[in-house]
Amino acid sequence: MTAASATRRVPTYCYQCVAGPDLLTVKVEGGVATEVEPNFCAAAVHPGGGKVCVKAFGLIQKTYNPNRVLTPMKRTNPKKGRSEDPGFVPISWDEAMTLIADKLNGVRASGLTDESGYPRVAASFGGGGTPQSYMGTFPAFLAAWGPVDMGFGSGQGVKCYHSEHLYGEFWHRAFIVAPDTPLCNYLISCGSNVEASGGVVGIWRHSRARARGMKRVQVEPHLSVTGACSAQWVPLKPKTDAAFLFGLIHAMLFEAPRHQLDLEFLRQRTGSPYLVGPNGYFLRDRATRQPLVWDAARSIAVPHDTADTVEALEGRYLVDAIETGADGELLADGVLEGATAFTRLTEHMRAYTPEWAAKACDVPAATIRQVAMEYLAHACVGETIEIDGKTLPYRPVAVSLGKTVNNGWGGFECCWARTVLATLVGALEVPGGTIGTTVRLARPMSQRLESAKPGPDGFMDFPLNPTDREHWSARPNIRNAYRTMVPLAGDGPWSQALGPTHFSWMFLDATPTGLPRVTLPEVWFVYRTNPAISFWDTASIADKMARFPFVVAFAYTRDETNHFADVLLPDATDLESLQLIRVGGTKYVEQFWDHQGFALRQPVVDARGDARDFTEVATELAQRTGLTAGYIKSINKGAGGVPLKGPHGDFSLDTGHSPDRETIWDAICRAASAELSEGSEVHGLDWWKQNGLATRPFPRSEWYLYPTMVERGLRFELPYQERLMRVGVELGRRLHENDMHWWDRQLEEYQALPACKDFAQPWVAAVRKDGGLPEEYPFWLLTARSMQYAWGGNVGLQMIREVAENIAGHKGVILNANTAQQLGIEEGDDVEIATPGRRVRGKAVLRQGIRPDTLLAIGQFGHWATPLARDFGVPSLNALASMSLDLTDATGSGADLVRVSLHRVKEALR
Ligand SMILES: Nc1nc2c(c(=O)[nH]1)N[C@H]1C(S)=C(S)[C@@H](COP(=O)(O)OP(=O)(O)OC[C@H]3O[C@@H](n4cnc5c(=O)[nH]c(N)nc54)[C@H](O)[C@@H]3O)O[C@H]1N2
Ligand SMILES: Nc1nc2c(c(=O)[nH]1)N[C@H]1C(S)=C(S)[C@@H](COP(=O)(O)OP(=O)(O)OC[C@H]3O[C@@H](n4cnc5c(=O)[nH]c(N)nc54)[C@H](O)[C@@H]3O)O[C@H]1N2
Ligand code: SF4
Ligand SMILES: [Mo]
Repeated sequence: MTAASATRRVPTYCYQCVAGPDLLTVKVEGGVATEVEPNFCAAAVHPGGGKVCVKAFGLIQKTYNPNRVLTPMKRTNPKKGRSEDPGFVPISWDEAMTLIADKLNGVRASGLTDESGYPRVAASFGGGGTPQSYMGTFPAFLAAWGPVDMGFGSGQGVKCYHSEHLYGEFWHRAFIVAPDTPLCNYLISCGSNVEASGGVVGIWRHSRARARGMKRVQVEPHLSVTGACSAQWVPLKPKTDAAFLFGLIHAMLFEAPRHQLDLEFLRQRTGSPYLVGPNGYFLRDRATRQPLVWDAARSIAVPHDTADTVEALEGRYLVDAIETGADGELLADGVLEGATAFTRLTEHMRAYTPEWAAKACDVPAATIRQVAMEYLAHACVGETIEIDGKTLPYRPVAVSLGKTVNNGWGGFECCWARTVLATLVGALEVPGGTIGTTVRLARPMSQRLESAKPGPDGFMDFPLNPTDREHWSARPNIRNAYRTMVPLAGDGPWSQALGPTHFSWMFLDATPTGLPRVTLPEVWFVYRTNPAISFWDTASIADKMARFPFVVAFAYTRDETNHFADVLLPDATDLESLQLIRVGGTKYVEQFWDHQGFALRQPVVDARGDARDFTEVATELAQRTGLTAGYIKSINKGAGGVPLKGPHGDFSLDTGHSPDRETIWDAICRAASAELSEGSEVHGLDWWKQNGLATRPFPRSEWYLYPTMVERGLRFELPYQERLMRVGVELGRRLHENDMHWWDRQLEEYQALPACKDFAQPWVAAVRKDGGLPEEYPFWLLTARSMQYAWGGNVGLQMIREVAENIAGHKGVILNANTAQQLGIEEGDDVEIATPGRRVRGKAVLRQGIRPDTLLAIGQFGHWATPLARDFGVPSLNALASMSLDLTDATGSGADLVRVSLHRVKEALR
């Protein structure tokens, strides 16, 4: 064979970060992967032009990383601890599978749940659901197994876009919220660091938008790469975004003529005209129990869904009605005064003047007014645009929020304010405005528009966990108690990972009153996540992991979490394994496609060493635990990503025996082709290996929820949160009936109209609680994305490191140059950053583009086991951040910020 004939180009996908999936081809020469190239065949269908970002270029080095785990290993040192050498020794796959199957079969014999009612088997997967695009049919094995606790968290979920996930999906089916970048002309971005976090698609879309003239205002304490290429940087104080956004709302309500708002949208498409009674609940029609609005044409109150009503947006009216509260209580009955929800909103926002906001967030009132007025000026209220032959409202203004803003205390208020800002000008779920990407809690999960089903009071339905006396339960199904504590988390396949996932760790030592004692899982599977680095209070997480009796880690290299494993299984990584996934439509971050379909990830090269494909591992585990029939049944039902039996054919696998990897994916490929082509084409695995991708058009009008809302006669549940207020009261009663008072602070978050508070205060209080004086810890330590790194997933690659080192901040902690001068710190000096309980060291990186009271530690480093990364010497916020109820909001999330001290260290670092 000549060298030329041995050269192939193999199409595949990258999903190393949540901004994907993106498409690439890999050049293979003589059986060796040598280059990552764009997938030119996908250029017309992929919103990133068939290209990948820098991280995907690291995949070659990832495959050939000399530090990979390439054989199964078992631990020989029974003692677990950070300073204990695990004593891993190579074993055969057969021995590894025997070890695991024996454990699993033992668990099965003693019962799938333990004395607390928690699953004995737990599994943790990382990075925002991306592992699902790499783990083949393992979900089918887990489904066949039965109850598994998937709520031992890592950094994802509670540290991620958590409040946005829950409230975004509740209000507009937006698990992730995004600007409609291709049409948006004015974007207020509060800490959304899209130039680092948006992936190849986000960056491409934003660069085009900016070239077209979109003005982006970047509001954040540190000048990120996104701030650096925005039209304006607004350096606000950390965790005060709610004040800034409330100031904007005030300016729009009180300092602009009403006609600049979209009054028609507010009247017809939101709950703004609903009448709110004296107790704060909607006034309702006695017969139908529907909320009432005031019909300005007839001067009478009518149920909200009455035809030909001209809803009064503002005012107070006397109406004959009832008012019902929590648990169905009748609070008032008779002639009652009702104010419209919009009038309630204006009264509520009156106090939040730009001057008030300026004091809270340290942004001049004039800047707040400027941004508010520019937003209104760009909103194009009254204009329309044709999309797919439909006439839709055109409102090219949006607000995006980053992960520290939309999370933890203040996250609810920021998400609410952002969504209210969109409704004020009718820019919610319409072209140019603030739109949602995907659904993860409502059903059906793969169809966002379909999931907008009619619910109570003219709003959308939402799968809230019940809070009524009959259905609420103090007996959680898993350790993080999401069903008991967080109504908004729902109870679908994603809910476990979206519960307060730090509870599973925190409550291991002391479970609060009312919950069954939190126990150790007997078997813990861990894959593509590194909680010992990515979560808060990483030192205690590691200590707790050390107590887990049996840990099975799917391993790429050694890392800080698999350091505590009992068995390491060498994983066939990105370019070595096989899987078909759905692509297109609307997905995370900025993945908005005009196409939808499937893409194949395929073995570009042979798996190195003894590394094995996940699907093969799953099939064998099912076999060794006697679960093959259930496992195949789950695959047939769609656990591999596509149901095998559908209206266009039956490709079901025989449940009687274990198929090989190719047979499974061949069936899935056929079912996918049939689904995509409505039965006209059925392609097997070989075709997909050649082509890599198949799509059909996805109508752009489906990016927007607005037409569905109109079609179904639904309103957006804004601004007034009557339902959530009721849920909060009910939850409080249930908890108190069970003597659970430790969630009282979180219960205060359930408000119909949120009050803006000092949301940074809990982090200051944490200093005092840890025995420090707040004035001795005057700095805010924050974190930010690095474009080059996917969390800590690719920190072991020297090529990625080389690229990253060209970008400021990757070598240490960023601080303001003037602050540094006052403290006698120079560029490159060793500094110590401390809380009362913990300290880390690193190099000082001096910049002007950061507030004097703020420090920034990029990424999530601090590795001590991962080869290469363990020599970086770059500090991590996670080593200092604490995990506590005080820092947990009502959705169960927290935020990545810590109050710290900063000193130069005299003696050099080792
Ligand atoms: N300081 C700080 N901490 C943060 C954040 C932050 O911004 N700053 N962000 C938080 C957020 S939003 C998130 S979503 C989380 C993410 O946090 P995690 O989901 O825990 O992600 P990683 O730390 O990247 O862990 C991934 C692990 O998988 C391993 N790995 C990579 N590729 C493969 C592979 O092919 N096979 C196998 N078997 N393993 C592989 C890597 O070595 C690594 O140990 O982090 C959170 N933590
Ligand atoms: N390259 C890359 N892309 C990624 C990921 C990755 O690891 N690597 N991870 C993906 C995941 S899981 C997530 S969750 C997203 C996260 O995406 P983003 O939220 O866009 O990313 P970060 O850079 O972590 O966001 C932090 C930004 O918020 C600012 N900030 C911190 N505190 C505050 C505050 O109180 N107020 C304001 N206004 N700003 C503040 C910081 O200065 C920083 O610029 O990125 C996704 N994309
Ligand atoms: S943005 Fe980069 S790392 Fe993330 S999925 Fe796309 S190509 Fe992969
Ligand atoms: Mo995340």
